[in-house]
This record gives sequence, structure tokens and C-alpha cells, in this order.
Amino acid sequence: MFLSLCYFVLTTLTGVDGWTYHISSKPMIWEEARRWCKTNYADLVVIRSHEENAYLNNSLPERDENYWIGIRKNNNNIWTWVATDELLLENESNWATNEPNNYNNNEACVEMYVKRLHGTGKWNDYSCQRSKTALCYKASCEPDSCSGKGKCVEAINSTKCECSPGYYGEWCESVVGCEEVGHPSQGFISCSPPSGNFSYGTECKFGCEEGYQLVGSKVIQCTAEREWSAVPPRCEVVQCRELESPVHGSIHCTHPLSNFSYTTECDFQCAEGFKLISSSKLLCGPCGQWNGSQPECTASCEPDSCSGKGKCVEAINSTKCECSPGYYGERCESVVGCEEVGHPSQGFISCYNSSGNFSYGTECKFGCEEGYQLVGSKVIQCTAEREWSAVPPRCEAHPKPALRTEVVAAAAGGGTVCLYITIWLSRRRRKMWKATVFFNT
Ligand SMILES: [Ca+2]
Repeated sequence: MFLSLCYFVLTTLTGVDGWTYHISSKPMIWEEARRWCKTNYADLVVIRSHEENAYLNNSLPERDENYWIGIRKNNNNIWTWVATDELLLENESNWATNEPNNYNNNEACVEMYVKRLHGTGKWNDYSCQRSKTALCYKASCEPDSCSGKGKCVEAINSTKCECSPGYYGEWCESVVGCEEVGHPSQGFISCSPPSGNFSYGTECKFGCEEGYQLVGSKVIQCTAEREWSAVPPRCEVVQCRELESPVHGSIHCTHPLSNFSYTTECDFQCAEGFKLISSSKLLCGPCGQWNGSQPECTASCEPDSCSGKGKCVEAINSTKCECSPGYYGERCESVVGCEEVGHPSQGFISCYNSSGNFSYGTECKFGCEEGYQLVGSKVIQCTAEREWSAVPPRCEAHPKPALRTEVVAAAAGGGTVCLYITIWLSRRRRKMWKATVFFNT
């Protein structure tokens, strides 16, 4: 009942936007006036500018008792807008001449003169217990007036949206956007929200396929400045450490994607006399690691490494020969030898060897001319100790034999008598075995 009587809307020029003002049809004391405003509208009026003050003075109907507005002394006796709890600024005030005068120390509320002959539109402090017309206001801004993307600013007969960064339009209903981005080569993209319009606030995450790595920011956002927070990243093939040809070996690589990168395959080979340690083939994996260590070529024992005269022992990058007795040299290629021996006087010599004259293993046989006999070993060998197995023999003359005549008389019957005379020709010399003869086997 009361509402219908007291309702008065001043602003009808431009729709419902902006503050609206409402006045009561009957006077009431300040506290009651405020309560009535708060119950039905927002609060007692807050006048934010001289322009607004003038507007009210022009628009409101004349009332003998004038209007209560929303200013009151606070607990510290400072004039305050009760609706906003903001202090009244000096340049906002519209006090009438010689006001506020706090008459009788009893003027804590403020009235506004409207359409008065003197001081119209001005303010006067007054006793709060006096009854005046309530002047209320109501704001048009609602929580979602600016689409939740801006600040709604009230003005007389209008509201205005001050849009948050990235939003525009009368009601901040539009959002700025960034340039469209796609997935990187050999990679993928995932944006949120996934609307695909790349508007302000969109966040895009990137990833790469196996064997590729992201270069740049993994996540970018579309900023209010219509630009991405960073340049979209790219995917680069993963690199492995560059491999080299092993010492005493060679390398051959195939690079399907890029030099020494994911899927590169390298084959290794070693020169003759060397062999590979570890695998002969390496592959660059998706994480930039070879699937093995860099191969090395190490010297290897071959069947003839030690000339067949020793044992080949392998060490790191080298081999070593442990030579059999009688042999020496890096590859046991040399053989020890014994002192040269010749034929004995009045004798002969023949030697057999396998390596060289008078070398280890040589076997020499001796003989003497007719009429001489061997004194010593008939056969000597050259030992691994570089010495002959025995002192070479010599030939000594037989004791001189007497000329012997043997007469053998046969029995009668045949009538034949045979006489054999054997003469040992001790002085006969044979010339043919004077030189040393070697038979190489
Ligand atoms: Ca006064």
C-alpha cells in the first residue's frame, strides 16, 4: 500500500540504464527515510557530481520540507555518504551559505533544498529528528551487466561498461582473439578452451612426436593484447652425440632425418689385425642416446701373429708375443743361433736346419775320412741356449794296420788253391766331403 503511494521514478528518458531516483510521498525522519530507501531501493541518494546535483534540483518536485539526502556525520563527526561509507570530499559538497552551522549542536543530517528561491540545490545540516521527503536512488548495474567481463559504471540515466582487458563491446560481450595457431611439424597441440577460436585466455599446450623435442615454450596463452605470450614452439629432431671413426677402423652412417639424429645408424669396421670391442652397429634412439658406446678397434691375435713360434697375448689395443724357447723379436720372427761349426780335420759335416745356418734346431752330423775315426758326438744340435748340445767331434787316425797276408789253403779235391790278399789302403784320401753340407728341410 505504502509502496504504491510513494513511488516516483525520475529517470525515464533513456530506459532503465543508470541510476534511478525515487522519493517518498510523505515526510519522515532521517532514520526512517533511510530504512524506507533501503527496503525499497538501494539507499538514500549519493550525489556524485555537481551535474547530478543540478539534475536533481531540476527534476524533483518542490516540497516544503525539502529532501533528506544520504549524508550524515559519522562517529568522528565527519560528513560521510552512508550508502558507500565514503567521506564527503570538499569539492563534492554543495553547502548553502553559512552551512553547515550545526545549529544548537544538533544538526547531524543533511537536507537538500529543491526549487527554493534562495539557495536552491544547496545543502543544509539539520536535525535528524525532523521529517522530510526521502530521496532514494537505485543502481542499474547488476552483477552481470557487463557480461561479468567489466566494471559497470553508473551515471545519470546511463550505465557504462569499463571492460576488463581482452573484452570489448557495449556490454563487454566480445573478446579479442589471437592469430590462429596449428600443431607444429612432427608435433601436436591441445588448446583450452578447445573452442578453436583462439580468443583471449586460450591456453595452448604443445608436444612432439617420439624422437623430436620441443624448442620454445611448451605452453602459450592468448593475451589481452591479441598476441600470444610467446612464439609457438617447433619440434626439432633429437640429436645424438656425433660419432667418429675409431682408430684403426672406419665408420659408415646413414642419416634418414638429420646428421647424427634420431634414427641415424652407424656401422663400424676395423682394419686388418684389429677387431671391434662392443657392437659393430649403433642406433640413435628417440632420447638422443646411442644404444651402445662408441666402438674401438683393438689389436687382435691372428694365427700367424707370432710367426707360429710363440703365444699371442691380447691386451688393450695391442698384442704381445710370448716367444717359444729359441725365438725372439716382436713377432718371434728371429731365431737364436749357435757358433758356426766347420768340418773336422780329415772329416766331414752335414747339417739339417729349418730356420738358418747354425740356428736353433740345427742338427749337424759328422763323419771322418777313411783311416780316421770320430772322437766325440756324431750328432750335435744347436739348443735354445745358443749352445751346441756337445762339443763338435774330431777325426783321429786309426792306428796304422800291418800288411797282413792271409793264406787259405783249400783241401784237396779241387786242386785249386785260392789266395786272398786284402790290403787295407790306409792312405787313400777322399776329397768329396771337405765342405760342410746343409740340407735344409
Ligand atoms: Ca544548518
